[in-house]
Parts: sequence; C-alpha cells; structure tokens
Amino acid sequence: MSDHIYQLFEQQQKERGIDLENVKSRIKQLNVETPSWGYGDSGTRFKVFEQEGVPRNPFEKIEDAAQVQKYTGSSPGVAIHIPWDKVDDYQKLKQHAHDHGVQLGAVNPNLFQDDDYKFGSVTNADPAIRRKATDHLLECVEIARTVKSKDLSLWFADGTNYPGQADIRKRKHWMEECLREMYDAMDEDMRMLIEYKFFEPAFYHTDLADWGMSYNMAQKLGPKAEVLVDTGHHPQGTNIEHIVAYLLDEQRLGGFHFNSRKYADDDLIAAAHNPYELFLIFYQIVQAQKDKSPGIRKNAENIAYMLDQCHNLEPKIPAMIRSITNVQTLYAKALLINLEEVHAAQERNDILGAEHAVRKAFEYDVTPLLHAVREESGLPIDPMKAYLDSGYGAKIMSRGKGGASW
Ligand code: PSV
Ligand code: MN
Repeated sequence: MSDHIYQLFEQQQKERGIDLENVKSRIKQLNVETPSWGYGDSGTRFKVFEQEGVPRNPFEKIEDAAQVQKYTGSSPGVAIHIPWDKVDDYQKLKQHAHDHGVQLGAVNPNLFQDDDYKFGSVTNADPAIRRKATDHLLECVEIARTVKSKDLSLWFADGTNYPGQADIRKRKHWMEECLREMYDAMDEDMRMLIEYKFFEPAFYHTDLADWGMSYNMAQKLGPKAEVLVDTGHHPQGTNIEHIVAYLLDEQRLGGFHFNSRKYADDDLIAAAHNPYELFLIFYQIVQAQKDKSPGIRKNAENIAYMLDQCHNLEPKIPAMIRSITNVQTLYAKALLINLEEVHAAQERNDILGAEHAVRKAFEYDVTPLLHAVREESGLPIDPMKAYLDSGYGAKIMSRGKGGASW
C-alpha cells in the first residue's frame, strides 16, 4: 500500500520535472543539532514545573539527545551551554557522546546568569567584568578545541531598561573589543555564530538587537564570524525569509535556532505555529543551493541548523523528535518547488503564477516521501511511534524529579 502511494507521488513529481532522487539525498543530508538545555527542566518567570525523568547532568542530557538521533537519524549533534554543561573532563563528555552515537556540537558561552553580569557582560562599564566575560569566551574556544567542535554560538543578554541608563555607543565598542579578542583566539576552521534578539531580558535597548547589528559585527571581525538567526527573536510580522535571503547573498548566514513563537521568544516546537514561515525560509536556502555564485552555494551548504527550544510542559524527547520531523517536512516541501517555473513567472511579472508555483509545493503531502527516505536509511518510518514504543521514556522515570535546569 505504502509502495503504491509512493509510486503515485513519484510519478506526480516526475511529471512536474522534480528530480526526486536529488530531493531524497538532500533530506538525508539534513542534520539539525539539538540543544542540551532543551532536555533539562525549564519554565517561565512564573514557574518551572519539574518533570520526572529529566537528565540530572550533561551525560544524561547527551543520552536523551542520542534517542532523538536514534529514531530520526537527522540530529547527530548536541549543542552544549557552558557552564550549564560544565564538566571536569570534556574528553570524557566527548567520548560519552561518541559511545551513544552522537557528537558534541556548537559550544554556547553563557554570559547571562552570573551576578556580575547584572549591568552587562562584554558591555559592562567595569573593565574587570568585561575581562571576566572575555575570559569565559576564551574558555569556550578552548572547550570547542578539546571536543573538536567548530562552532561557537554567541548570544548576549546585554541591554538596558531605561533611556540614559548606559552609554549605548561605548557599549558597542566594548563588545567589539571583547569579541575581537575571542575571534583572534579561534582556529582558522572555527566559526563564530553571532545571534541577535530585539528584547528580553532587557526592555529598552539590547546591544545586539537585530540581524543588521550582528552582520555588522561579523563583517568587522572577519570571515570566521557569521550571523545566527533564531526564528523566535524578531518583532511580530518580521519577514525572516527576507533576512535569510539577504544574509545568503552576503554569504554570512551562519546558522539557525529553530523554534516556534506566537508572541515573544516562546521557544516552542519548531513549525508548530507557522509551518509556512519555515517553508519559505527553506525556499530561500534551496534556491541558494543552486545559485550560480560558488560563494552563495557554499554558504547554503554550510548552514548550522540547530533547534533552540524549551519544553516547559510537554515531554522533552518526543517534543524534539516532533521538531526534527517538522523541519524535515518543511525542507522536503521546499525541495519540491519548481524553481524554473517560479523564475519563468517572475520574468513575465506574473505575480499570481509565481506565488502559486511556490505555494503549491507546500500543499503536497510529503509523508510518503519521508517514509521512503527513512526506509532507505534503515530508520523507522514513524520516529515518534518508534520512540514511544521503545520504553525509554518509562525507563528514565527512575531518575525521578529535580533534574538539571537552566
Ligand atoms: C536566548 O533567548 C537564546 O535564544 C540563546 O540562544 C540562548 O543561548 C538560548 O536561548 C538559551 O536559553
Ligand atoms: Mn537561540
């Protein structure tokens, strides 16, 4: 039955001129890193509801992340956050990941949970605190070197709550100085991913508030610095796919933190609220994969895809699995866009034709395609069901409550 449905799908796509073998191999190549912190307890400023079975340390977080990889085959990397994932022996953590079929991914310095950073970290007016923050950035470069991770992912909570609270331009220079020191300490094949966010925890100004500020910083620092787009970090109504297209064209799109948001930085399951947005982001990427400029193609092939989510109420491992399969679904749909058809409609200024050519790819049911991809890769066709049937969720309940939290 499923073979029959897939054959129909194959026939349909062939008639549209889509190279399904290429689509399948693209989906197989898609890797989306999961965040270690997404397996721990999290909550809002009102309450953290502790869940049973939450990992108690970085080693158990990796074991949980390995489950997502085991059933999806698309999340071999686990991003770590320091000091949340601080251990005495990073080699041991790296080996543990390896033993469980995953590897350590982006290293995220944490410059927002120490009392010293109340008035800023790399933008603090006190040079001793800026020194402490820079030393932490350097420590993370060293950790990345030890665990053989190439990506350092930076997000700063730095900002102010009131006009006049601090000198915005001085802070800009201080940040640049600290990042310059970190940049110079990085190996040639390392990459600094600079994330931005327009508000929260600061409510008046945030030092790196938007993609333009991150881009400007990356450009000043040099080619090892790129921009990281967290899909939850924009004001309502922002056209994120436009930002993606712009950064791809400038060859500075470093990576993504995928998640869904309805109101602010909600960190919900990727594509749970607005799947069309993720589809349109992938449309830009798929187009760039075929660009005539080798630099743009190279950028499109080297994007660090990551989830950045906090599952406050729902069970964490299934929520990650759902996110990965959602990302695969939207990528698969974007790969079904007939770019020649879109281009021809654009040439004719046929607005409705162009919009239709993009949207109709979204409307195909890619379930048979994803089943075929998973079958060919020796994976369960329904990763969620396979995980739920595995008994792992029940097994980890013996950890009890009170696991790691951010
Ligand atoms: C900030 O909201 C952020 O998106 C950054 O990536 C942090 O490192 C992450 O969330 C962890 O809370
Ligand atoms: Mn993020």
